[in-house]
Amino acid sequence: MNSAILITYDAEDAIIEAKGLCDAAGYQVVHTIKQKFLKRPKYGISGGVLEELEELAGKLRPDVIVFDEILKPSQNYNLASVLHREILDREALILEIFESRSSSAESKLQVKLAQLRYEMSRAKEKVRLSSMGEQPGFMGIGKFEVDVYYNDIKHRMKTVRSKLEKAGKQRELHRQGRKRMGFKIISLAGYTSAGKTTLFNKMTGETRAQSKELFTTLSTTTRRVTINSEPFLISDTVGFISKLPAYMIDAFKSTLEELVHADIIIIVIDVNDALLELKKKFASCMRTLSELGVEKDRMIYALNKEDLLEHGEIDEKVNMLSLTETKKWISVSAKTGNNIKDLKKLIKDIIENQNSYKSRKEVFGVQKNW
Ligand SMILES: Nc1nc2c(ncn2[C@@H]2O[C@H](COP(=O)(O)OP(=O)(O)O)[C@@H](O)[C@H]2O)c(=O)[nH]1
Ligand SMILES: [Mg+2]
Repeated sequence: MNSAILITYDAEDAIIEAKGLCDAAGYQVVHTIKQKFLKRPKYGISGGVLEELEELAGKLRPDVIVFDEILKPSQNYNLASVLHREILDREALILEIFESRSSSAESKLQVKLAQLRYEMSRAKEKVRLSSMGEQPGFMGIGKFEVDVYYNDIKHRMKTVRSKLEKAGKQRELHRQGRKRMGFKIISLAGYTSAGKTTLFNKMTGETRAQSKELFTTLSTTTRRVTINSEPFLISDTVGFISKLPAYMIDAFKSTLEELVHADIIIIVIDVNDALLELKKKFASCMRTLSELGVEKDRMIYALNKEDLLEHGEIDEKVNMLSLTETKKWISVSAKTGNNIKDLKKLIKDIIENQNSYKSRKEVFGVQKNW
């Protein structure tokens, strides 16, 4: 696993999420620098912090430095010149996660398109700087080369777009292939750090991979699990990310394709989140799933990290999310394993319900034809 020094905001939510993103991209965070401001003109950070960082980088020799904000190319260049390390800003990091997790042809193209958009927005700054004569030969390239570079990106975007139009048609075939394997599919969805991977490991009896240790879900995001002696496939998906830039939304959604053909989707909710945060994340999650065409009758809700709260608090939050009536929620602790059995029972009940609903529909269909 590669290592990273993380520079992020000095706020608990930001730190947890940034670490979760590093983890999902396959970087082990060896040191975290917390800052109130990350938008200073030259380096993002102050000169003093840069000195501290330079020393740390020399000592810890991380593979990359993750900067949990958006960096301009000039800032990225300035940082890399001092630190002699690859600098990944927040968007580059997210794109790495999507790239490693995109499996279908369509998803790979969507991610490619987002990467080109990222490059494009940076090429624009380079063009602007060199045409203003402000930084001629900026980062070793002159205006002519920048123009060539810019046009090349434009051309590549066009190619990817036209490939995407064709790939959309293949998706249907892919989906049918999955169904034919005969397994019921369970998918885990939810925000980064909600505990999806921990729950995935708990349910499949895997104890090795957890966020603080080596990250293994990158290669093994789907495993077999037996519930009530019936085999299922369960898969861990890319987590929702707060403040996801608009141009990445299609790429993100395309990595969630598994959810479209899953029989059961477990929405993993961090019940320890503050009320407002909880509500906001839940709404955004439900909106995206509905846009993907995931119906509510396939969803169940796992309120995770119940070990951190009192029962009264959990009930209050369940109420606030209007889940009480659904009878499809359960509070669990992926960490202690509490209520995992009941979660499996809930899955079994829903599947049985789906089966009987399907057979009713079939009978009805036969009658109609007859
Ligand atoms: N207290 C507590 N912590 C948990 C629980 N489940 C996960 N965590 C912690 O939450 C963090 C994020 O978990 P992870 O499974 O990587 O989240 P993911 O991003 O959704 O895959 C890790 O530090 C876990 O140890 C739980 O039930 N209780
Ligand atoms: Mg995870």
